[in-house]
Amino acid sequence: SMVRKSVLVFRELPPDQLARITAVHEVVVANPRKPAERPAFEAALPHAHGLIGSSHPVTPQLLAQASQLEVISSISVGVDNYPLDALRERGILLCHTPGVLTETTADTVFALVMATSRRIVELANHVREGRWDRNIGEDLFGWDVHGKTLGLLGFGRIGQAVARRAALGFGMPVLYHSRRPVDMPELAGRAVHTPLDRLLAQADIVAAVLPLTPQTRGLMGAREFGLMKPGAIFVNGGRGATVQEDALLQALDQGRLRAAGLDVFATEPLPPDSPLRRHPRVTALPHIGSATHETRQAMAALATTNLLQALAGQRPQAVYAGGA
Ligand code: 8YV
Repeated sequence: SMVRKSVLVFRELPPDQLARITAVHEVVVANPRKPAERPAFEAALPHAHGLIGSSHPVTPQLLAQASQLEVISSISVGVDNYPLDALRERGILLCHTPGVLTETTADTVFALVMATSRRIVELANHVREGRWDRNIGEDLFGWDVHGKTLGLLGFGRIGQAVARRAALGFGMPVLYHSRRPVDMPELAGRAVHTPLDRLLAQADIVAAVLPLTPQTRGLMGAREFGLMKPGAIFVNGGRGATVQEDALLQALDQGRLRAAGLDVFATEPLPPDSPLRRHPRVTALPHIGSATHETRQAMAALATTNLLQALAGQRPQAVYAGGA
């Protein structure tokens, strides 16, 4: 049905995608993370049939104000900022953007594997600061990536894409931790479902690409970092809260971990005084996993399609949960 409904856009959309929505529905654009736009966001909530956006905690309290809500279309694959139980109770559809960001996010994770192993940021700054005045010595050497053992925490779409890069591109044996073994013919014999403790003890580089769930929250703590090989490298491209950051900092400061490459954090943006911002062996990125022009356009397009389908009473292309 093409009934004109009310849509609240809570994260900026590319103009071409916004136009697809305004052509059919009443639209309010208000990003609650911007204080100046919060009143408009609050005012629009009670009338909204559809929400589309990302990066904002949609709490049960916020949901209670949205009494007409039919669908939330998230411009993200992760959905830990949505109250899944409350949505299910209300029969509100939650859609997300899997698939379109898999390769881009896997590229980001592998970029952090390379950047930490070969000290890319540190040594680029070395040149920038004019400190390259002779052939570099052993103190500036990095460590090989090819042939090293990669331990993957999480083996969904993104984890499997990282494994393809590691095993097929860099000759790395892959161990993976996930609830169930995954059948990946293209990696036959090169990616092994491995108990967590053994993975941590054997991997030279551990890369976390886990969603944030009650089961994964705080998964990497002091015990787990303590099981890792001395001199190992830790990378996180999934969700920050799967890591106990104080335990990570301790593992770094005790010299157990050689380096950490982090694209996600328990609190985002990282607090200005967070030790993770300036730690000499931490490469910290501002959650850019899917942040390329091409992928963010694809995510916005899929999220817009999901929204329009749901409001027209059709089954959206990418439902995470809920609905009939
Ligand atoms: C989103 C992400 O941009 O898709 C996800 O789950 O982490 C990123 O692609 C992020 O969620 C927006 O806050």
